[in-house]
Amino acid sequence: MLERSVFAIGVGAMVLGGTAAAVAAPSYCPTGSYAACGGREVGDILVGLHSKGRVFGIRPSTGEIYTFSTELEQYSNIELGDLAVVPNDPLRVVVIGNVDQGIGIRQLDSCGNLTSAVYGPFPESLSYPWPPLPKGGTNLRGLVFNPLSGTLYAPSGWFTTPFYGGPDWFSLLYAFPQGGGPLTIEGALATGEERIDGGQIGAVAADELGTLYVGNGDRLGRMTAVVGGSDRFAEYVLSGEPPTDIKDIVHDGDQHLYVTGAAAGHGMIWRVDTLSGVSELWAPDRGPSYDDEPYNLLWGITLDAQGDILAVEQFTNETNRAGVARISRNTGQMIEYFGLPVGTAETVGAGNQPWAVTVLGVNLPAVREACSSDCGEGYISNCYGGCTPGAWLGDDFCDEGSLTCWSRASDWDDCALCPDDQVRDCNGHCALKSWVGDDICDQGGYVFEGNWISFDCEAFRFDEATCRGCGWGEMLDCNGNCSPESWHGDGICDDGDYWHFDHPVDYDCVEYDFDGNDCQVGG
Ligand SMILES: [Ca+2]
Ligand SMILES: [Ca+2]
Ligand SMILES: [Ca+2]
Repeated sequence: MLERSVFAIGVGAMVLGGTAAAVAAPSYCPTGSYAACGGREVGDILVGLHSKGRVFGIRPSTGEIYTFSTELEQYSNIELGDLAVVPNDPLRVVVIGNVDQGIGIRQLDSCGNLTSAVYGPFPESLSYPWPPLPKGGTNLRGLVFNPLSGTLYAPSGWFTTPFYGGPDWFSLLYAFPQGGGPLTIEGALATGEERIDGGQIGAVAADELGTLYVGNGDRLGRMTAVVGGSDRFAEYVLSGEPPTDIKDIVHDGDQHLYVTGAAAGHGMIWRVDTLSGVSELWAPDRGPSYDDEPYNLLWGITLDAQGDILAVEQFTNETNRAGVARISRNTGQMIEYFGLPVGTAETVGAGNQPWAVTVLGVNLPAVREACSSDCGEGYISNCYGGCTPGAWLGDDFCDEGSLTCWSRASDWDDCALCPDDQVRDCNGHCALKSWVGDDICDQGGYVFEGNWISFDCEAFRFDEATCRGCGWGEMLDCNGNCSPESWHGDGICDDGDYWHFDHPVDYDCVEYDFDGNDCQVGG
């Protein structure tokens, strides 16, 4: 454990063992520009077919569909689970499926060829303290890179008989070092009352602070301080139309998860605020331009370079379509639909469903943000603009001097300043987290446990902007002024030097991750 007593509050005050926090970009971040294979472009959407393993490419600018890779078709019953771009060279793509004489992870280059990099191998069967389950009984569906370490995570589940008095379903989290290498088992995802069931578990996401999110069935939760710390698990409840089957999740680098799942027999997307726990049914159907027609089941989900949602819709005979829906992150409206070829043995059909999705050459927002931080490998910016080890967030140890602000999840309640479902409001009163950003402006008009509650201050982004409105293309800045959305995280530090109409624009606060890390942190 690192020495905490030397830690001091304030910009530039972060000192550990006499050494200032690193400012070099972490080794798992992009180090230069790379050339894509001929005929492939950065921004192409890659979609993997589950049964036969073909990977299609979609060029969003033209709608052109091409075959990106047939390499995985050499494996029988490939059960391709997920695709993810490699953080330090996102023109390379890792895949998980039935390779390695069974479950395994391999890597494709931008030509769609298998490369020598191998993650694993997975053990033929688990050894103590895990139940002795064979690899063949494993389901592996999801992949995500932790933005703080480059570690690749894959959740894994089994259906088994009860062991050690535990549940019928059992799940673990596998971890692989950046660039490939032997796996480690980080631990049981959760057991007993807090368990995430195994089976088809595969939904996995990570935020820019290194917190992991996992889901399947109707359960979605976060794990904090996975690496080297506790594996605390907390559950989210999805509201609106409760899901019967969560398929995939992605994090936007700004405290939201987007979740694909099934409800009432149709595909839907939920949005979850990871701090307040407030969720909304975000994309219940194809929207007014398509007569509010329901989606077929939705599987893989990711975000493109613009931050729009890309969700994979499966094939049905009734609709005779399958493809990728591009959906606005801000409104949930479908913007565009890219149909995949259907109806032949090589293409999409009821027995060969599209599932996995990633964007060639484009890292997820959480990775892009972590890689633009000055804090260095394994560190996150804290409430005061210093740098703090990411593993301290939610590790059961109270970091009151650095992580107890709303934007750092109040150190995931390590300090017990309020009950776990509550947070200190603008005036220091404990109030329900679910009131933050719930569409009712809290500026002192409602009472909770004897106190008038206000979230109308910077720390809560002015009750997540419900207390004041902005025009199109604008968002609130640190001071509550309507400011250009396009200036946030655009590479130029907005700490008050640039003006929008009658006010200086200031995104240099923890609530906006110090202008999406445009501004210097850590000193
Ligand atoms: Ca902590
Ligand atoms: Ca509210
Ligand atoms: Ca900026």
